[in-house]
Amino acid sequence: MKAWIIVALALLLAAAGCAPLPAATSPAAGITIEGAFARPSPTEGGTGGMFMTIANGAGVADRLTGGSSPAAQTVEIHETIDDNGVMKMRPVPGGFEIPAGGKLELKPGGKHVMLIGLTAPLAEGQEIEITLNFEKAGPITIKAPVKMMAMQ
Ligand SMILES: [Cu+2]
Repeated sequence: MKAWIIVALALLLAAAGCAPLPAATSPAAGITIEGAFARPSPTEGGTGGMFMTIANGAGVADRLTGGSSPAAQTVEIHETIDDNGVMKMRPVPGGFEIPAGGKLELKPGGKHVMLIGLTAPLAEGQEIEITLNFEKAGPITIKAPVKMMAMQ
């Protein structure tokens, strides 16, 4: 009897690990956030990068302007630039546009969400919560796993 319960639990855990992440949607404005994840970061007080694809199903352009998270003191919208062969990142205070019917891709080496002043180290397998602010859709809160790479 006990063995059966353990097997059932193991199956449940395995299923949870493989299940696709539910997309967070704001139906009114048509913003959908897919494949969000944060990279592991070992240092409390340090920084961490977050990546995702944001789709805008609405008929008007929207804009990702910033965010907040219990996992960090500050959340900034960043872009990566090539400064004479040196890759640097810098905050984009106005954020990024998501065209009507289009997508904004935040990915390693490109545009990203920056967590600054981590309240705890980000370890692989954890999940963090973040609220992203959109000019038209308003705030959307999602949960994102901590892992090295996006799930293909
Ligand atoms: Cu950054």
